[in-house]
Amino acid sequence: MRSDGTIVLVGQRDTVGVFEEYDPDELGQESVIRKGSLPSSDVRAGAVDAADRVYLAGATDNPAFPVTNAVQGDQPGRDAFVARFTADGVREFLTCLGGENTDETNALGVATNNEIVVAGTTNSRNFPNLNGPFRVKGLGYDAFVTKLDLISGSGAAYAVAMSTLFGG
Ligand SMILES: [Ca+2]
Repeated sequence: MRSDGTIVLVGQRDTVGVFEEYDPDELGQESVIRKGSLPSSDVRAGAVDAADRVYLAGATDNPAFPVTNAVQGDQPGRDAFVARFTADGVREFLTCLGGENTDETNALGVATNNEIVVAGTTNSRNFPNLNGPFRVKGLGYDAFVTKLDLISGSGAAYAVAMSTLFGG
């Protein structure tokens, strides 16, 4: 629930990741204030920032995922993703995150300075892990934490500021 009392729901409709914002004083579809969607995605986490932008994170198997201002394009196999929508529900940032194997985001946080932090799992030996204290890929699946910083003056383009693996 947001500070103005509206409720933002994130989840799935079939293979489409969606978010919908409702006015809790009115029930039913007619109370949807705004909504957005991502085809071929498995949404695991969401957030809303102080400027009403909506963030989604999860995983996708779509080799033609419609990335926008991407840090990474499609990678082999399943990839983690991070998306940002404007207050009007327009997708303005969508990137894949991952490497050669299965990568999935399970958690997402947004800081007041627009930094995005995501966490998830990967078994890709070439997951983009840089500037992190625990950089070595272990066996099987490892956890990852990645911080994306908004590129100053870019509008909605981000760069990986920190990314590290945890595991053994
Ligand atoms: Ca992958």
